[in-house]
Amino acid sequence: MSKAIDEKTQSIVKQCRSIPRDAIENLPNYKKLEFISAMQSTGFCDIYLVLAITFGLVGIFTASIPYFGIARFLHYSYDKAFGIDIYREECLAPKLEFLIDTFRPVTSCDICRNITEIERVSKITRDEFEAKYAYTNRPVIITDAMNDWLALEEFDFKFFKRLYRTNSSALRAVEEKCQFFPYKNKNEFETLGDVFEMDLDRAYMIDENYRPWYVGWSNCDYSTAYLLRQYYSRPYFLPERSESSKLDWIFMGTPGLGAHMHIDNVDLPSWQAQVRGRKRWTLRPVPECHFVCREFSFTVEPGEIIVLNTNVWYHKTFVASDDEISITIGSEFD
Ligand SMILES: *[C@@H]1O[C@H](CO)[C@@H](O)[C@H](O)[C@H]1NC(C)=O
Ligand SMILES: *[C@@H]1O[C@H](CO)[C@@H](O)[C@H](O)[C@H]1NC(C)=O
Ligand SMILES: O=C(O)CCC(=O)C(=O)O
Ligand SMILES: [Fe+2]
Repeated sequence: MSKAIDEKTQSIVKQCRSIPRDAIENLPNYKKLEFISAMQSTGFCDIYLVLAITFGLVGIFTASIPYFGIARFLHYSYDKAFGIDIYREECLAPKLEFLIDTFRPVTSCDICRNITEIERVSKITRDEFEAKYAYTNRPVIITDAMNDWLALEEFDFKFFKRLYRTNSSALRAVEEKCQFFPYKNKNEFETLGDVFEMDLDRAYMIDENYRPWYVGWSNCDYSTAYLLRQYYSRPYFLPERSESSKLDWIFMGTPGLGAHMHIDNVDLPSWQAQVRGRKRWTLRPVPECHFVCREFSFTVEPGEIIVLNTNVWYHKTFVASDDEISITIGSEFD
C-alpha cells in the first residue's frame, strides 16, 4: 500500500529538489522522456498509449502459440523502446509525472481475466488464503477478521487528534519521515498537523455547510506503530511466514471524497481494514487488458478487510457512509 504512484512521486519530488537542473538533464533517458512528453503535451496523439495497448494485445493473442517467438519479441522490443526504469532515474519523474503509469511493464491479463466482482469470504484458513488470494492478485474481502479489535470502538477523529497532538513525537515523526496525502485538500492541509487543527464541527460534519475532507498517511514511526498495534491484531488469515510490515497506512475522511483513480508501485499486496464508515471501491484493469477484463465496484462495510494488490489494479475510493467518517488502517504483507 505504500503507495500510489503519485505518492511515490511526492517523495521523489522531495528528494530531487536539491538536485540541480542540469544534472537532471544529463540523466541518460532525459531526451527520450522529453520527446514523448512533448508529443503528449502538444496533443499530437496519445501515441504512447496506442502503442502500449497494441503491443499488449498482440502479445496476449500470440502468447499461446508455442515456439512462435512473437510475444517474446514484442515484449523485448517494448522493453527496449519504452522500458525506461523511471525509478532508477527518479529525478526525471516529477517533470514527467504523468508518464509514470505508462512505464509499467506489460501485465498478463490472466490476473483479471475472469474477475467481474469481488469475493467475500469468512473462516478462511491460512493455507486456503495463501493458495487462492495472497499472491494471485485476486482481490477479496474477509468479513470476520476484526471481531476482537479495540480499534472498532476507539478509532475516531479525536483518537488520532490526541495521538498526533501538536509537538508530539508521533506527529513529528510523520511530518519528518512518513508520507502524507491530502488528496483534494492539498491547498489547505500541508501536513498531518494541519488536519488535526481542523475544528471538530468540521471534522464530524456538524457544520451546516461543512467542507468535506479526505486524507491518508503512513505511520512509519516505530513507537507509534507499537501503540497502534494495541488496538488491532494482525489479520488471522495472513500466511504464517509473512512479515507484518512496520508501516501502517491510515485513510480517513468524510462522505463524498476519496482517493482518485491510480495504480501504486510498491512490490507487495496489502490489506486494509474498514474500521468505521463504508467505502466504495472501483477496481479497473490496466489499459492493455481493457478488452479482456472488466472494471467493477463494491462497497467495503465496517468490520471487513479488503486484500488487494494495488500494484496491478487501478483503484479509486469514495466514502459512502451516510453521516459517518470513514477510517481505515492497513499494511502491506509478503
Ligand atoms: C476463466 O474462465 C474460463 C471459463 O469459465 C476457464 O475456462 C478459464 O480457465 C478461466 N481462466 C482463468 C485464467 O482463470
Ligand atoms: C510547541 O513547541 C513550540 C516550540 O518548542 C512552543 O513554542 C509551543 O508553545 C508548543 N505548543 C504546544 C501546544 O505545546
Ligand atoms: O483507501 C483509500 O482511499 C486509498 C487506498 C489506496 O490507494 C491504497 O491502499 O493503495
Ligand atoms: Fe493506492
